[in-house]
Amino acid sequence: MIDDENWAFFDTNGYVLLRGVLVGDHLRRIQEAFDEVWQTEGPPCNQHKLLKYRAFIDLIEHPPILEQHRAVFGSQTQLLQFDLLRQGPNHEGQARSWHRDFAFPGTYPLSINTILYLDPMTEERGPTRVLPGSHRGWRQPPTDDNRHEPIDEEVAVFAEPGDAAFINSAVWHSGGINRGDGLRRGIYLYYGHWWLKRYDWQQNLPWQALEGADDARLQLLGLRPPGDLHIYQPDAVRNRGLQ
Ligand SMILES: O=C(O)CCC(=O)C(=O)O
Repeated sequence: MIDDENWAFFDTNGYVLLRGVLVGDHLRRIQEAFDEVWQTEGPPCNQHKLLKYRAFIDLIEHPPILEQHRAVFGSQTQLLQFDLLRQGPNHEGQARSWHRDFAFPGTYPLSINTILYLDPMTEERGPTRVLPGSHRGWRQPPTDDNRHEPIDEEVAVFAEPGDAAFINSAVWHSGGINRGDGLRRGIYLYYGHWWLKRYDWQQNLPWQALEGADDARLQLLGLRPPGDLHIYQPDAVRNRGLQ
């Protein structure tokens, strides 16, 4: 779980790495499920494919992931996007591609991505890189000229399989390129306020995710309003920015 020290780090830097979010058999099952679904469904592999499979339906409510988002968004938490990314060995491409997932900087996060790593993120494997503090409105955001260049302030997130980075969507960050001889696999669980539109909101979600779903899961999937859309008392533990 994220403790106070980690939350302070997240507030200051716009990201935090949490160790051991998946461990042991659970981690192995998810690694296997990743490979099976990738093989069966092919890329792009987003919520419209993943939410057909029990292992991935359960993952969106895995407490060490969901509880962090509930702490920020409360009962308003919605899953906005869910996808798999995979690079094979010796991948070609740019080593940096700086971007924000959501272009509204500020002190209070509107959405937060979770990158759950399934492979060791060494320098060779192309770790995620962030510009700490840039979620508040960074003094000099990357331009089209340096969008693919290293930046002095950048920090690499070196993760082990089963670790997860929680990234404020307003922080400038970049994926990396796998120059190693193993796989680079990540699962991306992106959550935010219920009143944001989720990606591909026009398309129905797979019926398997709705079967037997309780109110909490329907809310999480954006299918049941948790209350009034505009006038509500935020119930997140960490809603200081809204006080
Ligand atoms: O794969 C990564 O390291 C980062 C991916 C990314 O930039 C994103 O999910 O927005």
